[in-house]
Amino acid sequence: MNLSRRDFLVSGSAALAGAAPLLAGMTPLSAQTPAPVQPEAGALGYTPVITPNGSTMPWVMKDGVKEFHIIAEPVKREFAPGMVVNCWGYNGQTPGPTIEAVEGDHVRFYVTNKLPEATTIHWHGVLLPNGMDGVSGLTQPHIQPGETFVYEFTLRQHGTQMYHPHSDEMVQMAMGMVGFFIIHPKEPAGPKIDRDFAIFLGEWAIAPGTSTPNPSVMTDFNIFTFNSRAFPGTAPLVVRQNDRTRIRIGNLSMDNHPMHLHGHRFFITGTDGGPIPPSAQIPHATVDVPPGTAADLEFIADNPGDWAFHCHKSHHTMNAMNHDIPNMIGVQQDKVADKIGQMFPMYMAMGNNGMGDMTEMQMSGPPNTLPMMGGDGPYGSLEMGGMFTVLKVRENLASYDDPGWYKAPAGTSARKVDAPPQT
Ligand SMILES: [Cu+2]
Repeated sequence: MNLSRRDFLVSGSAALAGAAPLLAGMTPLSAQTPAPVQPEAGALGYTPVITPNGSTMPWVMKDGVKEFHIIAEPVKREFAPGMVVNCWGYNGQTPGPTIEAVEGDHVRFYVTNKLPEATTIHWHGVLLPNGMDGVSGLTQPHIQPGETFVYEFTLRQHGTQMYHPHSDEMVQMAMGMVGFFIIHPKEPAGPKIDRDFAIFLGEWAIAPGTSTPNPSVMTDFNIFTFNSRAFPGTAPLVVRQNDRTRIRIGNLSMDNHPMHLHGHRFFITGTDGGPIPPSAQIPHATVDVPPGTAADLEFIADNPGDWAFHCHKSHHTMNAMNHDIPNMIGVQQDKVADKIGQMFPMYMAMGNNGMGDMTEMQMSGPPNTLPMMGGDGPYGSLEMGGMFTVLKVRENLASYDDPGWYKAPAGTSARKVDAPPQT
């Protein structure tokens, strides 16, 4: 039996008997997921960026230079409870910790390579001297395993930039080697931002029942992530009503992702090329973020509730699944499933009425494989996974801890009625 990586629905643990016991001896990393770092804004002169399910890179000041230490290394990442992935990243994380600095800062990065192959770091969108650009073979020699290189430059811009390898790019980025490089303005223009989030989009090819991404896959991905977490593993974005909120999106995946926010409209205030003048900002409910770009979404969170924020490609709000299954919508298939089931134990086809009912079934997939649609909400299953999280806007918040699910005021929710009125 040829187990393609999307054979989730036709595969069971029996069919995967040859696969290694992937979770044996593996430490779940939820306990190791770093807590968000939130230094005092007053001391920094800017609102610190929150990297949901991630962290901010620490630095030390040395003779007026902001100094960072970066280790490129293999990391284990829990994408959601039940799935741990062998990734590569920085400082034990994927995405790497968010670098924050201020326009005018002189920065220095010591980069140590603990990968099994050579690497470099390219500072995407950063205006710097050519020799600091991190393109192996073009602007510097490769950083061989065990070696440390130093990069040093002065920041002369502000905006949402990124960092990633420019050495065996296909493999290293597909394994999770990406990170934000956020440069705050020296003289902030415009109203103060209250909540500033940074979310890296990611897509992965991880065959059901396995735990290592396949970097050679070019188009056919099966796991989609925010900051290398898949819903229901993604942290909610918690804001107070009327907080001026920014969501910075970074995309170094192979696809574009149309990012959609419910209940609000937002403006794109910047790209990886820097800020957009107010006169050129256009309102959106969805913005497409192409590969190799960043986008800053900004809005006033004036509408209380639990609002979906997700990629609008519906296959990207699902976890590992089989896209090669026959379309059975509208087909009576009571007998068919029995027949095929005799040939393929644990066979399931798309339901007669769609796939929504599949979330109700306790589908037992191969080990280390997330359910296709896995998140539960206050009214049942959300029938989504992948690139999905919830913006939680609340009127009264003592803290930005998760306030739980929204309770809509009486009479303001869709409700069941006995019958439509006669017309
Ligand atoms: Cu997408």
